[in-house]
Amino acid sequence: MSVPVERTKSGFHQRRWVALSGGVGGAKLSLGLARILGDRLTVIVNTGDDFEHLGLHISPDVDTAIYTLAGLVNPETGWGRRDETWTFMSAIAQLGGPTWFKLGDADLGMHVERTHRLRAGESLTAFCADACRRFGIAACVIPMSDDRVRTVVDTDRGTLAFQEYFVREQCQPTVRSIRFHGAEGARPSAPVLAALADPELGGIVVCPSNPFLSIDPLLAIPGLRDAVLASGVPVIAVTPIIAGRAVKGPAAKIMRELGLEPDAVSISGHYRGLIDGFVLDACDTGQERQIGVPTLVVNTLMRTLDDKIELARACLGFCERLVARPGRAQAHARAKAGS
Ligand code: GDP
Ligand code: FO1
Repeated sequence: MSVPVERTKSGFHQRRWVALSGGVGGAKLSLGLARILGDRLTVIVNTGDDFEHLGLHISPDVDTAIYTLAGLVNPETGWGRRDETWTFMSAIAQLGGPTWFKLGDADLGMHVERTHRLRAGESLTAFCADACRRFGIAACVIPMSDDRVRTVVDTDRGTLAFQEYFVREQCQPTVRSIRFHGAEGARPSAPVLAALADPELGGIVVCPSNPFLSIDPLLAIPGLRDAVLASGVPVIAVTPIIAGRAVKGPAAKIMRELGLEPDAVSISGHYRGLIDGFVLDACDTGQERQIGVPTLVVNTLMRTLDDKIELARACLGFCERLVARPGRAQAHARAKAGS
């Protein structure tokens, strides 16, 4: 079931737009953006969560984006497919295999076909483009890189591969630091660079994804970060923290563990030098005074499709009212050097 694009045209439709996204939280806003923009949207997705499991290449955030935009996602979990069956998992359990990472029967098709095509030499980017076409997705969903980047989490229980930390250990260990193996040497793919250098680009929206686990891996790829900074269009970020809490997942817990106050001010500070505007939730009215860039205060909690479209429209309008700060690349370098 593909999701139809909004019919009414506005100024947004004259330009192209990029969203930077992780999994569940990012996909919610991406869906709103896709409903407004259709094929004028490119979603660049984190692949630091990717891993090899049961001989398969699993790419969770990319799949979450694709299933969400295709209208196929499991609405309860936000990942995996709706109306899923679990015969494969039962068979694995019966044989004493690992069951901590749940692969549904229909979802399995994605992993098997992707693994097979990657082994035959196809790129992850090409596979995603083909999957999007087959699922009837007008927007472009592209992985941040075709090179291998793996998020690892240093915790009080040792260094864990990302999915060991997130799914197997349920984010319980205390986080000391987060690293992105391979990011320094990874290159953004040609479609990523083309989307960010598009002369028709209107703006870049950093989705309300987990900044530490989902957005930092993208920005850790030097060529990608530089392309965002050099884009010359407004960059905005949407808060994943509302009233001191994450809507879902470990963002607030990780912030406390890293010595940060879990609030919108800290999130905006994390993106200092990168963003030209910040979207915070109406629950956090008052905090805008402590945020060093122009702010938009709106409802950011996306329960329904209408919420997603409304927030997306607000983000695009906000971006259109902003100008990219000149010298952003230099300011960002200075902020990082000083932090
Ligand atoms: P993951 O990779 O599946 O963990 O997903 P993301 O990193 O893309 O998103 C996780 C973040 O999304 C969490 O920190 C949530 O607080 C945030 N989030 C989820 N739903 C919403 C929402 O409706 N509104 C806002 N503002 N943030 C959300
Ligand atoms: N998340 C879970 O909490 N438990 C699972 O068993 C699980 C399986 C799974 C299978 C395929 C897939 O694409 C995603 C899956 N996720 C699961 C989601 C997941 O890995 C995380 O939410 C992300 O990596 C964080 O973005």
